[in-house]
Amino acid sequence: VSLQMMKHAWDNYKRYAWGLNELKPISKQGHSSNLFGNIQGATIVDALDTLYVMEMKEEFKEATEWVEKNLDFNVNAEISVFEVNIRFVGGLLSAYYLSGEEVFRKKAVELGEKLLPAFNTPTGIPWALLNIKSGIGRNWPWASGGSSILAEFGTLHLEFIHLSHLSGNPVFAEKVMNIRKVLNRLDKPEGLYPNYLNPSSGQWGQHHVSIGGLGDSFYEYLLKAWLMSDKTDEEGKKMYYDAVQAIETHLIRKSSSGLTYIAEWKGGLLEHKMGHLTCFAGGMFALGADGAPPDKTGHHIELGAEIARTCHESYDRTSMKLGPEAFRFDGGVEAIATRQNEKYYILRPEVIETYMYMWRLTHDPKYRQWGWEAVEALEKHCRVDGGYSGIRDVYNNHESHDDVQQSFFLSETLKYLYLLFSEDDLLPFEHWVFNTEAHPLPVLHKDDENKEENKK
Ligand code: DMJ
Repeated sequence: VSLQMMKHAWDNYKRYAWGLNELKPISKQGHSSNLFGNIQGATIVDALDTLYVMEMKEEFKEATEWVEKNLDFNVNAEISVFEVNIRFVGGLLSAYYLSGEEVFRKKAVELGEKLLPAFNTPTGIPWALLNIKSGIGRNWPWASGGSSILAEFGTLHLEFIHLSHLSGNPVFAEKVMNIRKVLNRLDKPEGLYPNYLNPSSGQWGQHHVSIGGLGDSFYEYLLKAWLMSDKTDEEGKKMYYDAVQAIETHLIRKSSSGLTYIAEWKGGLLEHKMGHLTCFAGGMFALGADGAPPDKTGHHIELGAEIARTCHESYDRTSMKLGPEAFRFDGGVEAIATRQNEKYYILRPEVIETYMYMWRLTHDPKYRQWGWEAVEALEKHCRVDGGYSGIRDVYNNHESHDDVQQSFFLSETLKYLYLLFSEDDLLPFEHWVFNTEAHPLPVLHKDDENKEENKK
């Protein structure tokens, strides 16, 4: 089924928005988000590996040809370093590792080089925004006193390690290792990482802590850096398990009816709200269970299972059976959005992602059932003639479509659904880690290093 869904999403993108960043499935035209500046083709690059894994050979071929002929980084454009890294660099790297086509390696390294000026700050903590022609960077005007964002500068590690690996140029790895160094020098309030860090002063901005938006994938990349290093990156490992300890103590709570959730922390006060984005953490806790101290392994799996259940409830308690952008545990509600501007669903993957990890790690059939419920809801409410669209209010009985088919729907939501219903030996966890846009990157095995050494 996810293959049919991918075909519908892809065919319509191709028909109405080919070469542009994303598709507007209702108005049947292209959609350009300013996150990518003038770089074009976000949906193509994000979808490459999904097409490959689903064995959509014709489509993979036409996408490859587009990349060869049209993907161009010599543009005068201000881009989001994070978004371009996770979608474009990540997408190209995976396409390279899966297909072995040299063009993807070349383009990934070329783009990586374009991103390097973002690190020209007094601390080496990169800017959020970068003009890739002039090399001038800056931060989001809304981010606490000129700060960079934890989930942005903390989500470069996996891709940059691979860029050094593939190019032979150590500069990429050096840049991301320096980010860790800066973080390890700083005092952390209650052992937690605030979402804002000033790249000039090297000091934290506002003490807001979140495992959802602005924080999320920083934690994910600590764990995955360790896994991707074939469990040799002890620093990444320690940072991850220490952070989870602090998160458990200060952010994880249980509602009165027994639903476990992850709250947000604002200068010591809890906001009892959980974002859809935060739901990825169920999968993360379960994936990290194996590396936890032996007496904690079961506990981390259990934590993953509880987060999965809570996030499933957030879907189940809506009319459309699709989850809201954020849900609350206060004012007498549990796992329900109370503010109008938090009731939308934009085809996000995190809940299905967690089902996929929980399924692989426990084989409890309920995760496939829950995934199936999501498929039915997507088909009923998000599928339109011209592709798939987000929904403005999942508690309403009538769809109001937002008219955007997000590129991560093809790279993540549909890939995780496909994997949820596939055998475990398709992209097995021993050999692959998924970047935060669901692009698989190979584990750099110790033995391979020795083999390389022996070759020389
Ligand atoms: C994606 O770009 C990535 O999953 C990112 O980590 C968070 N936001 C979207 C999906 O919701």
